[in-house]
Amino acid sequence: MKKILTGIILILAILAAACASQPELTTDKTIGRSEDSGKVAAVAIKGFKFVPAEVNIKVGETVVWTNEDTAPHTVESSDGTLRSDELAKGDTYSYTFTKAGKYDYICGIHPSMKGSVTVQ
Ligand SMILES: [Cu+2]
Repeated sequence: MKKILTGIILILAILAAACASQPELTTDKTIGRSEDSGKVAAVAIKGFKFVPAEVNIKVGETVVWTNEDTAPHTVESSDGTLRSDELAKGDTYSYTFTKAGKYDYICGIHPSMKGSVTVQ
């Protein structure tokens, strides 16, 4: 009889410990939250290329170009929408597109460098 009682107490103790140590459910809803406004697309300028050369974004989104070359580069579209200063290594140029369309651009220093941003 004493063994049974000891067994019951032991089981109760284990259950109590299990309840106490049960981790709180963490519902972190801030992770993975995506809002459409303010999105940023990154374009690297490296090896005398725009990477990626073609970018597809939505109206209101921003493209940030970062020059990773030691050579200077610019970002210039023929319609004048994009017109960066000369970007030294590590410099960035960003533009927020407010109108839909396709924006072809080049590097003004190396016109064979070409890229485009399509805004929907
Ligand atoms: Cu260039």
